[in-house]
Formats: sequence, structure tokens, C-alpha cells
Amino acid sequence: MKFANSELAFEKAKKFIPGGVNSPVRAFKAVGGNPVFIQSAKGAYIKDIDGNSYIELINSWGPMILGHAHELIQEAVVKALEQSPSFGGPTEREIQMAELITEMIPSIEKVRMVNSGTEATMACVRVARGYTGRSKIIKFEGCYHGHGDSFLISAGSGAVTLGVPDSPGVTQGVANDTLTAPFNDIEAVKKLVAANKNEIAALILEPVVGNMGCVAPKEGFLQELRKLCTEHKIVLIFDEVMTGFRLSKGGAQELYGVSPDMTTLGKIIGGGLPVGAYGGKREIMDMVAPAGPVYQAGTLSGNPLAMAAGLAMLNYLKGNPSVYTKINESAKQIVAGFEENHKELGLKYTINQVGSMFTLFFTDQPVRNFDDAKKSDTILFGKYFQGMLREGIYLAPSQYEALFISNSIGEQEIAKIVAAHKKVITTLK
Ligand code: HOZ
Repeated sequence: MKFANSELAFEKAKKFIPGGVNSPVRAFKAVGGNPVFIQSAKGAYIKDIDGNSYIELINSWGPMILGHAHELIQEAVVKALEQSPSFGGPTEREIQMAELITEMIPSIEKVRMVNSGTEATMACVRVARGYTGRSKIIKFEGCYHGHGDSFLISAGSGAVTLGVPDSPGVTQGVANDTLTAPFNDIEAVKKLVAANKNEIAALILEPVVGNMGCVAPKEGFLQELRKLCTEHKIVLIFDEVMTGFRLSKGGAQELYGVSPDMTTLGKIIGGGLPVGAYGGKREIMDMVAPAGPVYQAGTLSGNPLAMAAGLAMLNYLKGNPSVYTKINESAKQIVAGFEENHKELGLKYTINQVGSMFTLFFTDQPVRNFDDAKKSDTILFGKYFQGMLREGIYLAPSQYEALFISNSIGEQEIAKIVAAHKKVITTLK
């Protein structure tokens, strides 16, 4: 495999873009080597500018749930483009989108469209603070909610990958208002709540974590959080930017039967275009301007192209629940194949899987929180990543990310992924 064009592109990119990339995790810093620059993608495959083709397991970090360049999404975007890509004024598509979201996720009674998951989480916390009149929030170590100041304390994803979970540039004041607990540790959360009585506005979490690698909530954990938040009038926020419309048509909250007060969404609701949303109980959302006093705005919010793509995507998912059966089954088969390989080779690594998200952790210990995830051998992961890349499998370039299965992955791709895994893991032994 040759990477000459990507290498040249990276050298040039570094002259004009910090670190040569527009989002840190793309830089391959944690896995060595240079990033591959993408040319195009179709279905289950992505191609780089050197002409190498890979089976896609990142899928734009989730949204390409139907695979790349799906004709329904393409057609919807082209049609919307003909009517102009942006108005900065309201459209009927936004109403359709809001109606569809509230129908598919019943805990959301009103929803506001924004442009990214980061915007959604920042706005959500501001609204929760406005609603409760309190300042502090609780987040979990290793959860990542975008790059808003409040969330860059013990943050996962690119922040931990690059070794900056507590980013410089975040003021002490903001840090003081962000309390953290280990994921899956209800007693730790109870202690924080007791020590900060009537001061906590919101508790935010990824109900199934994707950003320290894939980590499932322990049985009853989400239910206990719900109970605690209700008792102490804390706004419970589920960050479903990655899990929304992926783990089920109603997201993780439908899968686990727990209703948050507010939810953040992104990715899938734009069908791959830049988009985010936050929503929740009517009385909380009516705090948002112009209905209420909490200010939040955006010229490109509810952008017509993003709405068209998102509507096409959500309508398809709503009408075709078999997508979920298929992507979950594909993930299960891949994980089973990996486990079989490990068994045959006498290896013991941990694999966490929830629906169509999974992570292979290079540790033999169970991974239930951030400290567990950090026990992984990241050097070994880097070698594994490079080996898989050369076998034509495009993985997330970090141990602390989940992989995402699309509906375009079929038996043939599953077999290739499992075979590549065996070949690469054998050389790592
Ligand atoms: N937050 C995304 C999933 N962990 C990663 C995207 C990025 O940082 O570029």
C-alpha cells in the first residue's frame, strides 16, 4: 500500500492548519504515521487520495448509518440545493424535522436545531442553569460532550487521545463548576449530590459511552441516576449525539427505558451534514429565546440542506426498523469473530459491544469506566491500527473511540474484517 499523496497532503496541511487537521483525533498522533486523506466513499468503502480502498468502520463517527453516499440522502440534498443552501429564515422542513424527532424520541417535547453536537451540549447546560438557577454540573470521567469549556474536564475522545483531558484555556471558575464522577459509580454521584445540595443544575452523560471506547451502563445505573435527579431537581441530560437513532430508533433512552429531561442529538439527524439539536421537556425548552430568557441562536441553525438530509435519513430509519436488526447482527458477528480469533491464539482482550457500536480494548480486564479504559495498552493498539489499515480496514485512530457499523456492511465485509483481525493480531503476539 502506498501513502505518498497523503504524506504530501499532510505536509502541506500542516503549514496552514494547526496540526494539519481540523479535528485533533484525525492526526493519527496516538497511532503513529500520517493520516490518510480521503477522496470519496460509497456504501461500506472509503477511498484515500492514493487510491487505497478500506472497509469503513468509522462512518463519520456514526452518522453514515446507511453507508456512504446513500441515494436517498444524496437526492434530498440535491433537491434542497436547487432551492438555495441557506436562508437564515424559518422553513417548513424544520417543523417536519422537529415533529419527527419528538415522535421518535417521546421525552423530547420541543427541540431546537443547532449546527453540531458541541453547540447542543453547551446550549443544554446553559438552559439547565437558567431553568434551575444553579451553576454546577456533574459529568462523568471519560465522557466527551464536545469542546465546550465545561466539558473539557476529564474528557474522553480526542482530548484523552492527545493527553489533554483537562484542557489549558479552561478557566478555574468553569472547572470549579464541573464536578466529575467515575462512570457506572452511583455511590460517587450520590456523594457529589449530597456535598453540593441545591447547587447542581444538570447531570450530563453519554448513556452508552462512545468516547472512552464503547462502555455500557451497568444494569440499573441509568434508572438510579434518573431517580436521584428527580429527587434533587437536577436536570438529567442524555448526550445522544452518537447513540441517538443508532442504538434504536429512539436512541439509548428507548433501549434502556429511561427518560431524561433533556437530550442532545447530532450526526445522524444531518445524514452526514453538520447538524446538532437539543430538546426535552416543554417547560424546560420554553426557557429558550425567544420563548424565554436563555439566549441561544445561529444563522445556519436548521440549515435547509442539513434538514433535507436528516429528514431523508430519519424517515428511512422510521420506516425500516430492520436496519437496526441488521447492523446489530453485523456487529455481533464481527465481535464473535474477533473473540474466536483471540481464543484460538490464546489471547485475552476485552471487547465491549452495544448494538452497532463496539470497541476492542487492549486489556484483559473488564472496561466499565475511564480508569479501566486507560489500562489498555495504547502502543499495542497503535500497531494493531496500522496493521488493520494496511489490510484495508479503516478503524478509528484511537483506543478511546467506538467503531460504528453501517447498513452497507455485508457478509463479505464481515469475513474480511475478521480475517484481517486474525492476521494482524497474530503478528502482535
Ligand atoms: N467526538 C467524535 C467521536 N468521538 C470524534 C470526532 C472528532 O473528534 O473528530
